[in-house]
Amino acid sequence: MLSSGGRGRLARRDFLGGLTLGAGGLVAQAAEPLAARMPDSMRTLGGADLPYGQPSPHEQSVQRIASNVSGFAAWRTPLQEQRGIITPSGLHFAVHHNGLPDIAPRQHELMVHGMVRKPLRFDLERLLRYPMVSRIHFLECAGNSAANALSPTALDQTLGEIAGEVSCSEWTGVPLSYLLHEAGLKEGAQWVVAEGADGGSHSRSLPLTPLLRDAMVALYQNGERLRPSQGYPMRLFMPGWEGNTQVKWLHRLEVTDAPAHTKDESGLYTQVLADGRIERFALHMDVKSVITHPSGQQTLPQPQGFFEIGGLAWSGHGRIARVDVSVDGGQHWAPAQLQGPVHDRAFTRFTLPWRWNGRKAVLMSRATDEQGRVQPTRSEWKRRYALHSFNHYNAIQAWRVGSDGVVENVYA
Ligand SMILES: Nc1nc2c(c(=O)[nH]1)N[C@H]1C(S)=C(S)[C@@H](COP(=O)(O)O)O[C@H]1N2
Ligand SMILES: [Mo]
Repeated sequence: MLSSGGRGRLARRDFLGGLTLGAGGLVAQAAEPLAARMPDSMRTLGGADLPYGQPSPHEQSVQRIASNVSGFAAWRTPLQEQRGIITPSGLHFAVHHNGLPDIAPRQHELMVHGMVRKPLRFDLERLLRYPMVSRIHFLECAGNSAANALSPTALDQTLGEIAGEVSCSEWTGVPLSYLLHEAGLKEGAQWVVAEGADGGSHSRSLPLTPLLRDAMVALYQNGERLRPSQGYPMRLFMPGWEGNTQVKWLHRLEVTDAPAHTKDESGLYTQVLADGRIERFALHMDVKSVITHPSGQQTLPQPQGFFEIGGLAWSGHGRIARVDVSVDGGQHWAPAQLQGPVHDRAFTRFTLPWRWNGRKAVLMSRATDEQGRVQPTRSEWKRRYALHSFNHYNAIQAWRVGSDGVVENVYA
């Protein structure tokens, strides 16, 4: 796992060769009879189950984190509570600019019109007859990690509070190309304006060519129909693009020759660069990673010794190629192991065994995607954007581990 030589490598003593963990409890040697150790659950019959399964009542504390930012609701995923790459549907983050509409599927229609030869209307029943594709992809709000971008001092928060506006699901739906080709694109068609059926008529203009290649009208999420939070009964899904373009409760697709410059794309979701220029239609989410364990507000159990550092990496431009981890604030780096299969534009797990020596440490992860894009440091990111910019923040996240084992968000 550790490459030898080269500058900036982690010292070998920080890591473990063989995994002799010694973390389990010893089996009691006492002469106690085995029957005395039989748990109560083995002595009676169990209770009834539920028609729709729920998490264990002992996991009640694992909840989405609610906040209300400038009038709209955001629900963040507690990323530090999960393993694997799929976000449980009930914990998928959500951003509702106009509240959560209650849509009866029988009343809902999707309209395809504008620069097409044959305008079409689809009700749900008709859409469900089309062939579908299933793909595992992350979804991230452009404003994820905004506090780390804006706050002059690092806020002492959990990972979910800091960066929980990202989740990863298996999405199933009808490729958008099927519907657009059936409608028949007219010459000069270059954009699609997608509109949702919520109160503020959320809408975004999106370039046609990439949509034809990759977008779907998503109907299922992790095998079941979309949750209301995610746009039931249907949403636009385009892998790798900022969350705001994934129009929920989708009811209208208008094919045009130019972008509409809707309020949603000219207002909140534009980028102001350091020199004052505006970056329009910055659609892709960039390469990013976070260490999920250990992470903010957790405490490493004593004694010092073996721990697994683990986290999530993703990129809107393709697959994750590598993740490097530092335990000394970025002076030395070691390559982490990627857990396969590594999907395109999806969460990828990385892990690295670590021997904590009980002293202060600063943990960081730095992801690189298959196009060679690398996560910037916080100061590199800040130099690129205007002082008040906060969208598309993908800088390296740092966690300080104190000698007491307490983990805290820091800028490094
Ligand atoms: N119709 C509609 N679509 C919407 C929104 C909205 O408020 N209304 N919010 C957008 C934003 S800002 C984000 S980040 C994503 C979030 O998707 P999710 O709630 O399924 O996680 O949905 C986008 N699609
Ligand atoms: Mo968003």
